[in-house]
Parts: sequence; structure tokens; C-alpha cells
Amino acid sequence: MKQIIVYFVGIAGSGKSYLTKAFGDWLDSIKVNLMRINLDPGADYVPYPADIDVREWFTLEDIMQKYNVGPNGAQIISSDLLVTLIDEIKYEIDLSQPDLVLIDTPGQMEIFTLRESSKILIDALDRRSSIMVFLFDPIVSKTPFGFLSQLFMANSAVFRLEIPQITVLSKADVLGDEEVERILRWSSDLDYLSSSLETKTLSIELLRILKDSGLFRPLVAVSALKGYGMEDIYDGIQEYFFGGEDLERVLF
Ligand SMILES: Nc1nc2c(ncn2[C@@H]2O[C@H](COP(=O)(O)OP(=O)(O)OP(=O)(O)O)[C@@H](O)[C@H]2O)c(=O)[nH]1
Ligand SMILES: [Mg+2]
Repeated sequence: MKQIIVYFVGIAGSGKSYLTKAFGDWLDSIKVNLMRINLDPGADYVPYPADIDVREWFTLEDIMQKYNVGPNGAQIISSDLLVTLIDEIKYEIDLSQPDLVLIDTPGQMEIFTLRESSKILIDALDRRSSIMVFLFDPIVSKTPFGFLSQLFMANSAVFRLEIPQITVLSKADVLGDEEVERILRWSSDLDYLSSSLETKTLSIELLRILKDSGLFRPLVAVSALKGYGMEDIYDGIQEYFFGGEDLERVLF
């Protein structure tokens, strides 16, 4: 099996680390050979057994003290420091030869999506074998504008990182069935989303362009807590890399 690298990306608290755990546990259960990597130096607690953990080299706390900066400055410095670890990360992956590598990205999504070091990492580990799972936060997604804001964030992550994307509604168990249904419908029915926005300021044309560009795609509801949706993520990855059809549909 070709090696695939999966990056978990989403706004702070959207469930990246727990989804990394749940998806990893599920992959273990079907006997997929995998590696889990924590790239968040600010994590207090990592809920899965990390094979590589950036905190072994530095933590946000270390950087704040060493460089006398606040948490935001430390995030930026840590992102730049990540580049110095790439050879080591690549070496360890090459040594273990896993089929899948799960990468849990830093809490603040912009630290991963906007800084240059992430692109360097993606290139070093092989861009063509990379995909991201983008998590829509369930609470933010409850309102149509919250949903739309995250849609734009998801798109910006594709533009910046230039790797394909699977979009999921994270922690779906915290929402009622009707709420989940409504959000999933927003993600698949452009006219329904447009009517929910109840405003003419955002042209339906803009949404159409997103759709025509393949940037408006149905969400999959997942729950790390209850464990559902894992197979859908796996199928999405398989379909992209091994399905052999509609590649553009997923990437752009
Ligand atoms: N109900 C429910 N809670 C969840 C689920 N996944 C994560 N959580 C909770 O949501 C909180 C944030 O989850 P994390 O996985 O740490 O989110 P994150 O995106 O890694 O957060 P940061 O890295 O700190 O930005 C935690 O308190 C989890 O217990 C889920 O599927 N269902
Ligand atoms: Mg996390």
C-alpha cells in the first residue's frame, strides 16, 4: 500500500486531537499500520500514543521563557522551529514505513495553514501522498454564517497548503439530529444554504463558483466520542488515492 499522510486541520478546540485518537483507534482495529504525530507544542494533554511528539524537542512554555515572548509569539517561533525537525520526522517515518501517518496540527489553525514551515513539511514528507481532514466545529456551524465562515476557512486551507481535503462535521454528537441534518444539507444544497442566509449581500453566484470549483462539498458527520464517521473518513482517503476517478473534484 502506498503511504498516505493525513493532516487534521481545524479551528482551536474543533476536535483535531481527539479525532486523531479516534481515527487511529479505528485504524488499529482494522489492522492498518500507522504512525501518530503531535505537532502541537502547546498541547497540555495528547489523548493518543504519539510516535513522534514535537514536545520532546520544545513546548510553548519553553519558547515563551527562552525568547521572552507571549503565547502568540511563541506559536510563531515554534512554527519556524518545526522546520529544524523535519529531517528527524522524515527519518522516523522512513524507519517505520507505516501505511498511514496521522498528523495532529497545532491548536490555532492559522499557525499551521499560514506559516511557510507547514508547506516545507508537506513537501518534505511528500505532497502527492498528502491529504487533510478539515474539521467544522459543531457549535460554530450551527448558524448559516458560522457554517459559511468555516467553509471559507476550509477553502483557505486548500489554497494555502495545496493538498486535497475531506471535510467533516466534528463532534456531531453534541448536536441534535435536526441540527446535524440542517448543517449537512447546507453543505450539499447550495440553494438551501442561500435561502438560510436570508441576505442578498452574499451572492449565490459566489457560492456557485465555489461549487463549480469543487470547493463546496458535502460534510461527513463524525464523533470521536461515539466513534462514528471513521469509516467515512477512511473511504474518503481511499477514494481519493486509489479510486482513480474524479480527482479534481476533491482537490479543486
Ligand atoms: N462531545 C464530544 N466532545 C469532543 C469530541 N471530540 C473532542 N471533544 C472535546 O472537545 C474538546 C477539544 O477537543 P480536542 O480534540 O482537544 O480539540 P483540538 O482541535 O485538538 O483543540 P486544540 O488543539 O486545543 O485547539 C475536548 O475537551 C474534547 O473532550 C467529540 O467527538 N464529541
Ligand atoms: Mg489539539
